[in-house]
Amino acid sequence: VSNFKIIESTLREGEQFANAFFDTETKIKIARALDDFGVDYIELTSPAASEQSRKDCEAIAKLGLRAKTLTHVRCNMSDAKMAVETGVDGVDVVIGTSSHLMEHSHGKDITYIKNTAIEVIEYVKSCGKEIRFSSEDSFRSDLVDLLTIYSAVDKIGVDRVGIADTVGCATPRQVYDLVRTLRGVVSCDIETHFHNDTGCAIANAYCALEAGATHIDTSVIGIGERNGITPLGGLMARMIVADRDYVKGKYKLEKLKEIEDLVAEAVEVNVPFNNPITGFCAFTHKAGIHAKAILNNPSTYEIITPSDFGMSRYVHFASRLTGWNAIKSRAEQLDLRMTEAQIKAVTVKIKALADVRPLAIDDADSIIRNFHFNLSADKE
Ligand code: HCA
Ligand code: CU
Repeated sequence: VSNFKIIESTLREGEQFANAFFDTETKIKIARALDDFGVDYIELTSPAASEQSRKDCEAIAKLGLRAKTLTHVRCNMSDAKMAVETGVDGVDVVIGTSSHLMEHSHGKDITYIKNTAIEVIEYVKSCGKEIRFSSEDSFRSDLVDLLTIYSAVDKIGVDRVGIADTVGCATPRQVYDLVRTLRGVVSCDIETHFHNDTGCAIANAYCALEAGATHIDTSVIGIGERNGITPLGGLMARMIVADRDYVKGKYKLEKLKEIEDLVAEAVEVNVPFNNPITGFCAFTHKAGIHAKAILNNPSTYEIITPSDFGMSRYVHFASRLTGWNAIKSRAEQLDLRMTEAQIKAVTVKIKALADVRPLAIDDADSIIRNFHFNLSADKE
C-alpha cells in the first residue's frame, strides 16, 4: 500500500460542502498550504461552473506549484476545451454510468458514453495534458459496462481511470473486489473517490490501495457534498500506521493542523472533537490503567506518535478514573517533590472530589499544591 498519491480535492469536492464559499485569495492560500504539505495533485472546480471559477482555475494554474493542478469537468468536448484553456496540468473527466444516473440525470447510454469519452480523452491528450476518466456512482453501475468503458479508455492511453463511490454506499470488501477486478483489466493508474455517508471513506480508501489503486481523493477535514469524502488527515492517520517512513518522508505532517484550521475557519466549522490526529482529545489518555502504561511507554496505548504531527500527548489527571501514576507525573510537571505515599494520599483526595463533580485541571492542580504546601507547613 506504499507509494500512493493524493489528489487533494478541497478546492473542488470541498467547494460542494454546504458551507463552502472560497474567494480567490482563500483558494490560493489553501492551494499553497496543500502544496507545501506535499500533496501530489490539487483538483479545482470546473471552469464551466462559473466565470469566477474559470478565473480562479487560471490563477492557481499560474502559481507554479510543485503539485500538479487539475480541473474536474463533465465528460464532453466543450467542458474539456474550457478545462485545457485554463492552463492546468491535467483534466479529470467524469460521467455517470449507473442506471440511476443514465436514466434520471444525463439520459445517455453506454455506447454514447464510451464514444464521447474516447473523443474527449484523445483531445486532452493531444493538448499535452494529463487525463483521467472516471465513472460517477461506480458501485451502482453495471460491472460489464464499467469494465468495457475502462478497458476502452485504457487502450487509447488514458493516464488514470477513477472509481467513485458517489453516494457512499460501498463497503471495504466491495471496494477491494472492484479495484482488484479493475486492476486485472487496465494497465493505467487507478484513482478512487469515496463519500463518507456510512463512515467508511477512510477504510474504503485503504482497501482500494490494498487492491492496487494508486491515487486517493481527499479533502481537508473531509468536506464535500453531503457529509463529505475521505479526509486528508484521517488518511494520513491510516497510512502512517501502515508505512511510517513513506508518509513521514513525503508529507509535511506537522503542517496538518494549520491546514485544517485554515479550511475549518474558511467554511466556518470546528474541527470535530474526535478528528483523527487533530481532534482535541486525539492523544488524551484518561483511565488510570492507560495513563500508567502511557507514562511508562507510549506505544502501549498509542498507535500514532503525536510528535510526528507536531501534536502532544496529554495524560488526564483530574477525574474519578485517575490513578496515582498520572498524579505523580503531574506533580513532577509542577515541580513538587512528594513521596509515593504522599502522591497516593493526594490521589485519594482528587478522586473523592471528582466523584462529586467534574474537575478542571486547575482544581486538581490546586489540590496537589495545597497538599504539598501543608506537607511543608507540617514540617516547620
Ligand atoms: C459528484 C462528482 C464526484 C466525482 C468523483 C470523481 C462523485 O457527484 O459531485 O470525479 O471521481 O462523487 O461522483 O465527486
Ligand atoms: Cu464526490
